[in-house]
Amino acid sequence: MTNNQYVLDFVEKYRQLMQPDQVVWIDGSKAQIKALTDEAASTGEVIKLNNKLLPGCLYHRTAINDVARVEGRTFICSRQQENAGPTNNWMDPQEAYKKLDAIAEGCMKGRTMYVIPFSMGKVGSPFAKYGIELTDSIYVVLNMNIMTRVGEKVLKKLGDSNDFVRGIHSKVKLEEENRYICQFPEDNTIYSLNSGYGGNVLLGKKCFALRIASYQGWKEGWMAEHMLILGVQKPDGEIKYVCAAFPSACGKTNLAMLIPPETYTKKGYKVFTVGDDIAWLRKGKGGMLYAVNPENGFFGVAPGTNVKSNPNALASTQRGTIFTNVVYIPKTKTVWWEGLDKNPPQNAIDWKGNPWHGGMVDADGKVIKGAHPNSRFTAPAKNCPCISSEFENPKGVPVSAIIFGGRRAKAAPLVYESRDWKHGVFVGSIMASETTAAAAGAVGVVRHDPMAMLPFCGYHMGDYFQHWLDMGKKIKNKPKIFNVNWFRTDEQGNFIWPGFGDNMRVLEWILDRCEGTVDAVETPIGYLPKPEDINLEGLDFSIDQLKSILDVDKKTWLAEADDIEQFFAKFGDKLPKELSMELKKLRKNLRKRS
Ligand code: GTP
Ligand code: SPV
Ligand code: MN
Repeated sequence: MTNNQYVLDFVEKYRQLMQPDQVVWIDGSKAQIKALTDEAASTGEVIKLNNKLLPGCLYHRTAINDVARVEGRTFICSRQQENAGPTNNWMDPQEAYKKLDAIAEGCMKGRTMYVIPFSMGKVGSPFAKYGIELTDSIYVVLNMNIMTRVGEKVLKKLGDSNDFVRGIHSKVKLEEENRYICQFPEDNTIYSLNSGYGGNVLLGKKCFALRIASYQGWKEGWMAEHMLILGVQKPDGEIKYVCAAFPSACGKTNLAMLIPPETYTKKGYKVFTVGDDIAWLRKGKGGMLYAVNPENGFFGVAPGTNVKSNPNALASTQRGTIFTNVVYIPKTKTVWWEGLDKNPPQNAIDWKGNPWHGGMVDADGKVIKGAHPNSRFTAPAKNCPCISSEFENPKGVPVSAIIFGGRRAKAAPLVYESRDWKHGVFVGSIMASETTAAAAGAVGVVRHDPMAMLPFCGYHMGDYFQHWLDMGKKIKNKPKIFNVNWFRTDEQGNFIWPGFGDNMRVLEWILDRCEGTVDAVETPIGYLPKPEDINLEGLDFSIDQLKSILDVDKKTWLAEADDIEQFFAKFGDKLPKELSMELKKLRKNLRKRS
């Protein structure tokens, strides 16, 4: 399929190491994908779902010990340990290659090695970057075929260039103790062994489009961020674009596909999705920041997705979609997950492959969930009813606002605005959020997750903060920077803010602030809305409830400041002084007014 000697040498090197029975190049044709689907169905790797109800959809279960990203086994293998920084695991690249090669030796005996040429971004567009992933998993091939642009057209565009990311993946034996997700930013290389799950193995996604790309962006003057991109069309027809960075399983897909409440749709408001997980940002026309979504599909959280919370996501999954670790219903050959509806199936199979029915409890009377909390759907972007007409615009879309946000039961108010870019970078750098099932480990523990990039930054986080500050200097018409929190809870632990579609009410305030058409209140942490400026029309939500989630508690925030100081201390000399100045200012503001 190619005469590119770099590509051929790469494939040959790993063929010799991993010793597959055969090598198959993925050309991107429908016939080849169909043949591979049939093969995976014949071995039980996937189950073909009801072709009437869910045409072209597949069901897959991963190994029980392999259901999420593994941050503890993810490494940045830069030559200097210093360049991985205090927030990443580091391994010396030579040592890492040696260790990984030893695990990989002969690992594809009796298997096929698939060679997937893929593009992040529209093939041939100025933003696009190319990769070659080697894998022994048909599931990976089928997912990559949805999430990225794959096949011959990529090799054609690549020509004889050496500018591509090398991705090596093998399931090996799915051993947890030998699981490694290693990024080599200086070599444009990713090496992933002993996993078969999502972000660990779809190497175009977190490994390339965030970890490797963030490093490339640092070197080349652009940014790779864990952000959704959406467009809000106003009644006059104008569309404003917004990017939002929330940690894993904290609401990006949901906000990206938001359907505004009736009071807005009646006036003519519409939301369009450009991306739901990753944004590549560059300086563009008119001194503005432009955003592109490098992906071609959505790898979305299934639980909680339903006709009310996210009808656009649900519609996106009705054809050509792969469901992973949800409930399988053999009788109808359909799927189910917690929060889909109130009618859990009675004769079904859970994500572990065991017989399961709604209401099932364990020996202690605890409800057994049928779908894994991090079960996912892989859906083509073109399925999305609200996909933006600019989805494939090679120049990207101009960004008016950047929103940071986390999952915080207390502390962070519903929304606030930073005073300027520098303060906005500070606001992103102090993000903290409760951990979720998207990564292995404890759930619900508050941790610092700057810009939602803690698990995804491919270089020193101190340099990353500096890069944000430097980008601000280059962009004349900078987006305004905000922070949101949909997750404040009451004494009973219930979410106070209705969220989902009603987040449009907060988006409206944000866009009005960008246009300078609404006032704000200055507080120690930044600008907050006047409660009466958040539109509550058509919502059963009192102004007092709103006030309770717009509250900035000084004692809580002073404690927060102490915590930030400790976190910042990790970065030593690499912490930009602008950020320590902002922390000082925050403390001064909090003390001044108390
Ligand atoms: P990744 O794909 O892991 O990066 O996650 P994401 O940020 O796209 O998260 P997603 O939109 O899939 O949401 C994750 C969970 O948060 C789901 O269970 C949603 O139901 C829930 N969620 C999303 N938006 C809201 C909201 O506005 N309010 C509340 N209470 N929950 C929300
Ligand atoms: C996330 O964890 O942020 C995801 C899912 O988007 S994964 O691709 O598995 O990283
Ligand atoms: Mn994500």
